[in-house]
Amino acid sequence: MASAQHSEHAREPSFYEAHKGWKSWFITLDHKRLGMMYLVGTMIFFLVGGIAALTLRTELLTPEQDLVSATTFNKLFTVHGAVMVFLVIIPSVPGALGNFLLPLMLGAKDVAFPRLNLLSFWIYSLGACFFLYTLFAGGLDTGWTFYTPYSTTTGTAMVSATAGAFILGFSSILTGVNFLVTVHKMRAPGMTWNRLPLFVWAIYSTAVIQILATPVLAITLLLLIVERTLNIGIFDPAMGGDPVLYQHFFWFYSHPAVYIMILPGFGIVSELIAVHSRKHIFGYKAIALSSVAIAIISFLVWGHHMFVSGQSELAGVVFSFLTFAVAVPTAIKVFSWVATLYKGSIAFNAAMIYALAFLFTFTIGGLTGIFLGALSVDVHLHDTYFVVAHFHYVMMGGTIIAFIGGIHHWWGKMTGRMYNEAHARWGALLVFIGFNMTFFNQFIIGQQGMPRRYATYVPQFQQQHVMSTIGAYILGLGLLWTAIYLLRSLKTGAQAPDNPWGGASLEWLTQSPPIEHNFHGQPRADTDPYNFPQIDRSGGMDAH
Ligand code: HEM
Ligand SMILES: [Cu+2]
Repeated sequence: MASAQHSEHAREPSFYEAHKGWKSWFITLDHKRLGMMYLVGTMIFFLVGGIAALTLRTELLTPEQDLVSATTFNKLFTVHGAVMVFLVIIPSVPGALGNFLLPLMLGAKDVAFPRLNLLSFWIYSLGACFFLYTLFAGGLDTGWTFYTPYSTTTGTAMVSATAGAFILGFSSILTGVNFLVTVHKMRAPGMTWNRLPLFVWAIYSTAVIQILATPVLAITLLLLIVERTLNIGIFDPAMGGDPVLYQHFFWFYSHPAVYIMILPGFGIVSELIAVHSRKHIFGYKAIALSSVAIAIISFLVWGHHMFVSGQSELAGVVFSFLTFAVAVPTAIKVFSWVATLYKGSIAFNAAMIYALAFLFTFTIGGLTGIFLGALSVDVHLHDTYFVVAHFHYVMMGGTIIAFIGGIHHWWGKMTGRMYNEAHARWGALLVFIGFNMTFFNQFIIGQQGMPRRYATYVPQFQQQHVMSTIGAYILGLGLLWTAIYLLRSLKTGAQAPDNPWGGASLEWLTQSPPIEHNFHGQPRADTDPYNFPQIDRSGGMDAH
């Protein structure tokens, strides 16, 4: 029984209680504390990016330009996009849940390189300071992609923003290195590769991309800074450079990066669906290996962002075809999740509702990606709201929804408190309705020709824009509500049991919140992490 472990030992101080004072956080080597710090950091920036988004949506209530100037609008969508991508979605799941859970799931005391882990966090914070400086220096108006030649000539705070993204890249690379080595070297006895929780497989595949792709972005941004500050023509045609080269470099990183953003979300959903339907995950190997396959194929499809940039027709055809190939491992995952649900005893609690919402929204995001990957269709849809809708369905409807679901699933483990389940269900409903109202409308007007990145538009699009803005307010309200009941639970929530959902992976073996060194003694992985029927029969799991 899980509790047997603790009946032998009196309840020990948690990792929160083990040390006190701000210094114990500042220089902590504890992966769990670093995970909580990433959680707070990324959520603060989620709020910053969210405020920018709601301002944009408010401007778009009317066809005319009334709330902000066109330049301010450009700066707002740049802040929003850059903050959401570089400060929220890339670091959120690996930084917060990855740090907190990876060693626990592996049955390890910590990550392989705890000092490097601390360094990653402080590099993240330094990069964030550069972004904040950019805001106070008047902002940037290039869009989060920093495309040349405009980025070479704009008078806005280009160097600090790109330097910020450059620095953040190192945080991402070091986290990737750390997690990769941790998975190879720190697994508990009995934890074969076939017994890794799927969240670990997802974080592992993500780490591979982080290590291989991020250096390309770093070099590209460095070249951009060199071009601007030293006037050496690299990308700017006026100085003899090639702007299409910039796009190749940028998307060689940024397409794999969208899998840095979504793979960890896949990992979360695999855990939620299996645990809350109490069924052995369907197609374990297929889900695990499709993450690796996605990581590999993601390096071969970057040209689908450049169908209309003047690359050769042959390149367009080849990239279009390769893009379809990503759909195969992705569909394997969706199929396996649905097959897991089939005949499961599904608990409709908040964590599971988020997982089901993910299945719905991510599938729409993924399928519309196939439309955009089709060469001829993309010529029409490129740079319209269809694209905005597509990537929000993937990033917000996929990763962020999975992340919020994961936070609910592991909240008790992380904080030692349970939230109010009824409040959480209402929150999930608001988020789901608000999200779909905001972004589904954008598919419609996008397909009718509404271009992205404009503060004004022709009146025929107003109805959908108004619905989209109202949806965004509902979504914002849902997120605010969620933040409130979660924070309140820290004071008033019931004490979390060690294993509230009857999970079978190792993180549930330790107390909630865990002790400083995670486990009493060395846990063993004697079965695979989805062996629920056995647990249910014996009324608990064996601690050793
Ligand atoms: C809270 C809900 C959100 C709302 C209401 C929202 C709204 C918007 C709006 C209005 C734009 C500008 C579209 C345009 O005029 O071209 C935009 C762009 C963008 N959003 Fe969001 N967004 C939300 C969440 C997110 C999240 C969670 C992410 C990623 C993690 C994200 C990533 C982006 C990116 C990358 C852009 C493109 C920026 C650019 O064009 O340079 N958004 N969003
Ligand atoms: Cu792409």
